[in-house]
Amino acid sequence: MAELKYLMGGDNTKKMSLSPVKKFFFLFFLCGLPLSLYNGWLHGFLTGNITSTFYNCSSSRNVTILLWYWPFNRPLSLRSDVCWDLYRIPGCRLVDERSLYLSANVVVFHNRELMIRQQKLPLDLPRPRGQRWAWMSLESPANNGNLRHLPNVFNMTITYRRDADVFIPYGETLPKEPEEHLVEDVPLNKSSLVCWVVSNYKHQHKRSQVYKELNAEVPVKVYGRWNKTPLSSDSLLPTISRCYFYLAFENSVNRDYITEKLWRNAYSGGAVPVVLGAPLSDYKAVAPPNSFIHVDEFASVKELGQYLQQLAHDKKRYAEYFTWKQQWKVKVYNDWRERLCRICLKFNTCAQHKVYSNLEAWVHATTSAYAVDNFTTFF
Ligand SMILES: *[C@@H]1O[C@H](CO)[C@@H](O)[C@H](O)[C@H]1NC(C)=O
Ligand SMILES: *[C@@H]1O[C@H](CO)[C@@H](O)[C@H](O)[C@H]1NC(C)=O
Ligand SMILES: *[C@@H]1O[C@H](CO)[C@@H](O)[C@H](O)[C@H]1NC(C)=O
Ligand SMILES: *[C@@H]1O[C@H](CO)[C@@H](O)[C@H](O)[C@H]1NC(C)=O
Ligand SMILES: CC(=O)N[C@H]1CO[C@H](CO)[C@@H](O)[C@@H]1O
Repeated sequence: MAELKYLMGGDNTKKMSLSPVKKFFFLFFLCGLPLSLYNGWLHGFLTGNITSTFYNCSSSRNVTILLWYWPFNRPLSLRSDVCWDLYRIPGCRLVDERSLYLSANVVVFHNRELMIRQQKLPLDLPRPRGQRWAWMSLESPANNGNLRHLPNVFNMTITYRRDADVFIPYGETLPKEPEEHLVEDVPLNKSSLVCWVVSNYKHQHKRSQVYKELNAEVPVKVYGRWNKTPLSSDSLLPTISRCYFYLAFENSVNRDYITEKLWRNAYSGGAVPVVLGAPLSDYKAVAPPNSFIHVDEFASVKELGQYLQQLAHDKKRYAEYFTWKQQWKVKVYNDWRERLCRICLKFNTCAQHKVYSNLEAWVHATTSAYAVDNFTTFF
């Protein structure tokens, strides 16, 4: 009961240092809560006469998603009904004009531009009742900067974590349609046992340690800027396809942080991915069985190396790592518009009031229990 703890001054309250003004509103809010639920007068007092649709649970209404600025300053066309035209998501109006703020159900802020102070939150604007502010990021916790200055701002999270309000994975597998059930050849024209493509090599990364140990056991062919053999985007997949195994090693070891290294490089390249990063259970939850080899499945890196060597010599067993492709196809997400349109699939006009009272803790949470207790849900 996170809300009870919050209302009764549990752990979470102590962490919040409220200014006297905020305290006033907080108490005011508490006292006014039952009444405001009933007729919305508090809201009217706080934000002026903005019509509320919060308690109208109709699903036929269009949902308006306002992107406050484009991730990485790269705008894309939002002409006509983009969510329907490109992704067949109905009733989803995706806009980027700030003048539409008052009509937005969700306002989305991409973390990076906030982090580098290129953009600011419009904290001075009153929020229409029911409007939700969403925090969006595809980075691992270490690359999200300091989020401590963002308590009690966001109502939604949009990220690669499965427990986010809107889950935006780097990729996923989808069942094939019956007409797609073509048996694919197992790629067998291989010239290297294990390949690794690395540009950002850091001694302290766990993956660097595993690479060194593995390379002591079996030859690992290294490409990328680190090794002064950069691969053009056109030659990446053909290069990977000539390897039995591809090290899909993430730079951050965090739950659910599974990037295009698995979804695109390994699965489209046609090498069996050896993965390191999120726990084995996270991979099992999202990737097809027998489609990858997790470093943690072995008592030692030496044993992993021996296993890879045996597997490469056993055509039948190696081929079994590709049977999933008979039933599954891979979808890689790389268009921000698709991620944003997917908010509408999760948006419920009568959903609960929700505030991330400690976004920093949520982002760094290592277990779900930790995460759930560290934000507050009212009602
Ligand atoms: C609820 O939604 C319907 C459309 O589905 C609309 O006609 C009606 O005016 C809405 N009611 C309120 C109070 O906003
Ligand atoms: C919903 O949006 C579509 C596309 O923008 C528009 O054609 C339609 O009239 C809208 N419907 C409502 C009820 O606003
Ligand atoms: C196998 O790979 C080599 C390069 O390693 C390439 O030259 C050759 O054409 C490939 N053969 C087939 C059948 O794809
Ligand atoms: C969103 O968060 C803000 C700031 O904490 C809060 O005032 C507002 O009521 C929340 N809205 C919803 C719909 O949860
Ligand atoms: C229940 C729980 O995990 N609470 C955590 C909330 O976050 C703080 C750090 O900000 C932790 O110390 C608590 O353990």
